[in-house]
Amino acid sequence: MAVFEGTFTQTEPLRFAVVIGRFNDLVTTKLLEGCQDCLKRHGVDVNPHGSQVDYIWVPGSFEVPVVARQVALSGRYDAVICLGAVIRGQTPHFDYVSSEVAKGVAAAAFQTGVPVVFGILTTDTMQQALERAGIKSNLGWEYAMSALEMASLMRQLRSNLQEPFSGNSLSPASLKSASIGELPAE
Ligand code: INI
Repeated sequence: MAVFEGTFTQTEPLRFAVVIGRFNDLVTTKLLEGCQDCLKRHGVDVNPHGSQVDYIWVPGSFEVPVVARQVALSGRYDAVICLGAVIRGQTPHFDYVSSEVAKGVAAAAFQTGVPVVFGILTTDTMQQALERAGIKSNLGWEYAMSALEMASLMRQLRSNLQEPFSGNSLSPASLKSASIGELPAE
C-alpha cells in the first residue's frame, strides 16, 4: 500500500487559474497579493503574461463559482483558486450570498475533479476582513498553499493509481454511463 501527500516543490509544470471577485476589492486585491507572494516563493511564475497563472476577474463572489467551474472544465489547470470577500455588515443577503458561493465552489470541484480552493472570506465587518487579508495575517497565502498541495497531490494520484479493472479501459466517463450490472467482475 502507499501514502500519498502533496508537496510544495517541483512547481514548474503546475498551472493555476485565480478567479477574483471585484466586490470589496480593497480586501480581494490584498488576498490576491498574498496568494501571488506564496506561489512566487514556491517557484511559480505569477506573471499574467507567463505560462503558469491566469487571472479572471468577476463582479462579485456570487459570480465566482460559475466561472471557476468553466475554467476547471477547460482541463488547462491543476487547481483553481477562488478569491472573494462577503461582509455581513454590507448586505442583508449575506447568508444567501455566502452559502451559495460555498456550495457553488464545492460543486465546481466535485463536478470537474479539479481542486477548487475556497478562498472566499466571510466576516461580520470590514475590519475583520482586512485583518485576515494582510493587517494581521493574509489568508491569500494559505489559499495558495492549499492549491499547491492539492495540485501536486492530484498529479500524483493520476500517475500512480491504476485503473480498477486491469485489462479493461474503463474511463470515469464510461463508468458514469454504465449501470452497476454492466460492470465486469474483478
Ligand atoms: N459580493 C461580494 O463579493 N461580497 C459582498 O459582500 C457582496 N454584498 O455585500 O452584497 C457582494 N454582492 C455582489 C454579488 O456577489 C453579485 O456580484 C451581485 O449580486 C450580482 O450578481
